[in-house]
Amino acid sequence: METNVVPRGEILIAVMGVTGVGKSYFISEVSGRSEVKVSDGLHSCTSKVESYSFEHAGTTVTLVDTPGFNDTTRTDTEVLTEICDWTSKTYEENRLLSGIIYLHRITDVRMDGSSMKNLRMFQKLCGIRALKNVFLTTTQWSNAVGQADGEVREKGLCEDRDFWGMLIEQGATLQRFHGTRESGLELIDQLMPKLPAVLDIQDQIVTQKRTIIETDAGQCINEDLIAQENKYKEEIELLEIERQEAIKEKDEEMKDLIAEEQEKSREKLKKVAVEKRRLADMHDDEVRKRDIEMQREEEKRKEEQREAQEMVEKVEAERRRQAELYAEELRRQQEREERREAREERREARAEEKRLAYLREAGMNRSAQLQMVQVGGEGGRDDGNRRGEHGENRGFRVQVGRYQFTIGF
Ligand SMILES: Nc1nc2c(ncn2[C@@H]2O[C@H](COP(=O)(O)OP(=O)(O)OP(=O)(O)O)[C@@H](O)[C@H]2O)c(=O)[nH]1
Ligand SMILES: [Mg+2]
Repeated sequence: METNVVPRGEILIAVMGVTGVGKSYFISEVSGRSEVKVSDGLHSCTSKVESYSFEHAGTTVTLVDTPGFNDTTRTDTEVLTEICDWTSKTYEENRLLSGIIYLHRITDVRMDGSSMKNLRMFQKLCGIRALKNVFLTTTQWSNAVGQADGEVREKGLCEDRDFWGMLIEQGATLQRFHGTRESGLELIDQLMPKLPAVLDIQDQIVTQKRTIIETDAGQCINEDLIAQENKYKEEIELLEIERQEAIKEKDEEMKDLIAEEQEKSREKLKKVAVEKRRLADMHDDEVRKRDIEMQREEEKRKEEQREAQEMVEKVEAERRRQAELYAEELRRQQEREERREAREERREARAEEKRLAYLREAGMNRSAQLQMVQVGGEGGRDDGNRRGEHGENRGFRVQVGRYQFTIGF
């Protein structure tokens, strides 16, 4: 997954590699920040993920110092937890890495066990998709036996698919850091335009909600612990066979020496068991938290569903209410209309009744039904000797039964 959601103006770059490789040195040189703690070269120094920002080319560059996996004071589980916490937090804040500088001492004659383990962990944390943002960077060139030797080692690193070969094939870039600010800034300048990338560990923890042991990096530590456990158990068994032989041969000195070795292996086995227990406890704890969170989310989802349902019902009830109001208004209108018609009919009936009564009265007086209708102009009978406004003759229209007569003046 690729996104460019890093807040504008900030470029985030992580510096990784085995302990003592020079991660803090790089950050201190490039950022110019004096508070960056550089080790004395004997003991692991950086135990926490720390960010250091500085302004460069109009942008805030944040370099992230990380502890290595072969830390002399912290277990791999502790280091991984520390890295997971930081990567998850920044991912949730939409602060994605524009680059990852993975340092390797060119002075190292060969890739030892801890370098290999570190590289393996790095690959698991990073994932293939973020490799185009990775700079595999050789360092401490000034301490190399000779430039030519350094170049041979660098070539070896790049050609061996177990070292950097595969990573370069999949998009990572080979770089050199010459120990100066300018050299470091050259790397930063190349990383700045890159589209920020999501690391596998961020996707697995935040999006997929895996526990640390369920991530690829966590699995790597777990497999490593199982391999160590088997190795120490085997060692103890072999030493036991040798100890029994020493007893048979009554070689007291050898027996004690072997017992001492056995004790050392037992101690190592105990440490591995403690580490495995810690990883398992952490997993149980995370599963518990994840279950609670999922339960909360489920409750929230149900609550939202209930609210949505309530809203639908409210809208439906309102729609029904409006329909009823409309029907009621129609009914009232109809009633009003009916009442108006009834009133009209009654009025007509009364008028008819009056007319009939009048006719009846007139009939009684004249033995005929007479109706006198004034025609022409206003003014009534008093003005009968004048012409109407429209020029028609004026007078009376007399109705006798079915017959009508007009009497003009
Ligand atoms: N001359 C020179 N010395 C370096 C360089 N990089 C690291 N060193 C020395 O190597 C030692 C270890 O460097 P650090 O930067 O503390 O190493 P680190 O990777 O941060 O180690 P941890 O914090 O323990 O993981 C220090 O004494 C540095 O001065 C370099 O490029 N040139
Ligand atoms: Mg450091």
